[in-house]
Parts: sequence; C-alpha cells; structure tokens
Amino acid sequence: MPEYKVFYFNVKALGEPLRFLLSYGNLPFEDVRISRNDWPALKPTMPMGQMPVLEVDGKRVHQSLAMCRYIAKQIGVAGKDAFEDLQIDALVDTINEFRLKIAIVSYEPDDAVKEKKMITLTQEVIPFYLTKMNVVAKENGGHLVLNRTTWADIYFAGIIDYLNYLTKLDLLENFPNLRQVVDNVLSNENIQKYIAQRPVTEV
Ligand SMILES: N[C@@H](CCC(=O)N[C@@H](CS)C(=O)NCC(=O)O)C(=O)O
Repeated sequence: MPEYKVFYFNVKALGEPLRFLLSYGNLPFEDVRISRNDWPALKPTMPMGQMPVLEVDGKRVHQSLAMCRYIAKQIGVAGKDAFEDLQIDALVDTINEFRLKIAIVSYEPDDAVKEKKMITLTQEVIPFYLTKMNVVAKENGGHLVLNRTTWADIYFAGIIDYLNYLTKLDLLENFPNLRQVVDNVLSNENIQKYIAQRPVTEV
C-alpha cells in the first residue's frame, strides 16, 4: 500500500473531502496540518505553491478534485465505467461550482458590494442549486448519483461544513434528501473514527 500524506492548513475546507475519502476507504495517511507561520517556508516546496497536496510515496500532487478522484478509484467509490464516471464528475463539478459562487461573495472585500451580491446569492443562487440537488438526491435514494455511495456523496459530506461556515447558514435545513446524503456518509464507521480524533477547528 502506498504511503499517503495530506498537507493542508489546520482547517476542513478543501482538505476535508480528501481526508474523508482516505478515512472512508480505511487507507492510513499522515494528516499534516501546516500553521500559517510555517507556510511561507513550505510554499515553494508545493507543486503550485498551494495546498491541499497529497504525497504518495514521496511524490507530491496538487488539485483537490483530482486527488479525491484518484483515492475514490482506490477505494471502490468511483464509477464502474466511463459513463458512470462522467455522471459522478458532473455532480462533483456542480458542487464545486456552487462552492466557488459562495466563495466569491464570502471573500468579497468591499462591504457594500458584498451586501448586494449576498442578496442574489441567498435569494437565487443557493436555493437554485440546493433545490435541484435535493430532487436529485431523492431520485437516487439518498445519494447524489447512481443510487449508491460514490465519491460525490463523500465529497459533499466533506465540504458542507465549509459551505455552512462561508454562508453563515445551515444550508441543508430545508433539504432533507441532501441531509440524508450527508448522514449516510457520516454514519460510516471509518468516517466516525476519523471525526472522533480530528482536531477541532472552526472552519
Ligand atoms: N484548485 C485548488 C485550490 C487550492 C487553494 O486555493 N489553496 C489555498 C487554500 S484553500 C492555498 O493554498 N492558499 C495559500 C496560498 O496560496 O499561499 C484545489 O482545489 O486544490
């Protein structure tokens, strides 16, 4: 089995889906959490000067979605053929697109602009994505795609805390089928073991 290390800041955010996937598949990994003070020295050693980074037997790779897809294949939660992979990827890309739309408003530095953008975000963008995905989750029996647990479910369960943090909302409050997707993942014994021992962080 390869030796895995996950390098990221001491936050959930983009690193948590990867940590979830490794945990779900019971693949041992070193959970390396870099402090903001240590980051400047380490930044030049990372492929694109960013994290998360996955180290596989000493080789470092970047891009959280690519890493998640790679681990998903190792642990049997990817598609069974190219078309299934396409369906999973479409869902994951949708979640990531949703995240980016939230992030761009949440990190807007101009308060007046932010306030204006927040109205569109909360009244249009968020309900649009969540309503659509909630219907999809219902059609797929509490999963996001293919009527079974795929890495799309695990990715979503791993990123939802960050989305709640960014929006300062409980995004799944009125979307029971999406809540079911997350609960299904969180009920997994290996995920519970990981959560019980991970550092407590606000983000
Ligand atoms: N598309 C990349 C984004 C990576 C990214 O934005 N990383 C940020 C933290 S979430 C980072 O490393 N920031 C520190 C820096 O750029 O110095 C991914 O999904 O992995």
